Amino acid sequence: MFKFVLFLLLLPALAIPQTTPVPSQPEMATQIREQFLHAWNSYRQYAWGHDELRPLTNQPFDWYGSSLLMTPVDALDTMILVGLNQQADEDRRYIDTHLSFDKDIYVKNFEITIRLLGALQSSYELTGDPLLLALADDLGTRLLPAFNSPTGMPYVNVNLKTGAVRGEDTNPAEIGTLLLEFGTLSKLTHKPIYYDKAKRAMVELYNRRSAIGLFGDEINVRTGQWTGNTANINGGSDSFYEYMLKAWKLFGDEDCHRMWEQSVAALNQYVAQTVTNADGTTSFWYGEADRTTGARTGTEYGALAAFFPAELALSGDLDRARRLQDSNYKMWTAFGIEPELIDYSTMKDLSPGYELRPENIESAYYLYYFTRDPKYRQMGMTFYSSIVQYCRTPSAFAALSSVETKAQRDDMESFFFAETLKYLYLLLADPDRIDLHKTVFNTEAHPLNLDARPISGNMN
Ligand code: DMJ
Repeated sequence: MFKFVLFLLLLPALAIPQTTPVPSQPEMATQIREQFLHAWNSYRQYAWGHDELRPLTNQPFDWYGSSLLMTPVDALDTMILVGLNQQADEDRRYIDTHLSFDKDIYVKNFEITIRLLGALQSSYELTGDPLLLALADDLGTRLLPAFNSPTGMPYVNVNLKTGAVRGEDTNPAEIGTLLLEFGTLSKLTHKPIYYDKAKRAMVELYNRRSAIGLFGDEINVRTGQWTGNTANINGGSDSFYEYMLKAWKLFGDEDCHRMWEQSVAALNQYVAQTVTNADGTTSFWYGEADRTTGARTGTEYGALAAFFPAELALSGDLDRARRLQDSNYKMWTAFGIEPELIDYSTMKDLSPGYELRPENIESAYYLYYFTRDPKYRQMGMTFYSSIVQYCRTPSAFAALSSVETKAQRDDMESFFFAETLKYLYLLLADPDRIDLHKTVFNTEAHPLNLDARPISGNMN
């Protein structure tokens, strides 16, 4: 009897959804800096000079056999923004003296642009270190041959030493996610060729939209023909949309403004979908539609698509941004941590890994920035707690091979330092660290200034 009364007394408390309290901003700043150092110090100890640290075996890993300092370059502006000045100085000097792009290797133009070119420029703008800009200019020159296709849309791979190219089958993201970095390089070096090449690639892609304004998901840059007809905002398409919007914001380019407006209108008409849940409530998602007819072809959504509330918020569409972020949160909490891909009509996971991705956190940060609604910091606390609970290893943080079993995998991509920890810090510790009216983040979370001048000249 006593047990039953106790159960009844506890019922109201049990009915309240369990949420982790959000500590103060200074407390979160300390915690997130500690998490950063936990991973960085192990990278420094076991993999210094290499692209990445394997977080379970503590082995170094290089993407192309020869290091391009992916982690040190990608991580540098996060260290600066969170106030790890000693580590940032050491890292910057190492990059200045050890990073060389004079290597006979084929690299992915997209990845090297968003991670390295973007990071060298943002770190240059934050520090004024001219060697970082010289490295960016050298890298930009070596990447330019990628654009020498019959259509002007870039090949997938380019050899950094010889300029040889390969890979003609690609996707919208790899073509249309270059203008922020190449455009900033033009502003910083006064060489218009970078802007012109990347802008032409974006426009060539845009010009291949269907009569109803949709894009496919695979395309050949030699023929200019679509090889995949699925319109969506998932990986492979995602950041093309992001860069039309942000190139308008960063450069005031009205062509990009028009392209964004027309593209997002088509997405909202054909790709967006409101579904009714089992409990009668509704959820808002972006799925898949046929490029030419607009007919719905799928209901897949994933960790990469979770960037879209950030873009909607930045564009001023807070209504759709809020509704989609609620779905983002549902996707994360349904599994305790976010799977790579789900079918939102069944809420089953289609690809169960968690790659330490930032996009859900990024969107919560933008929504908090523009609305100051505390629910987005609460979401951030949920994200932070589950990453620490499931991904932290004795030496760093590991991706998960399954959000169902929470089994860890021996991978820690450089975007964990560049994006995941940075957006956690901005959301939970210092939301006003960056003025989003004067700064645009590239898709790898590297902040680029609207006026493209160094904001600090304190160099030695
Ligand atoms: C990053 O390299 C970038 O955010 C890119 O736009 C998508 N994939 C990863 C993070 O998930």
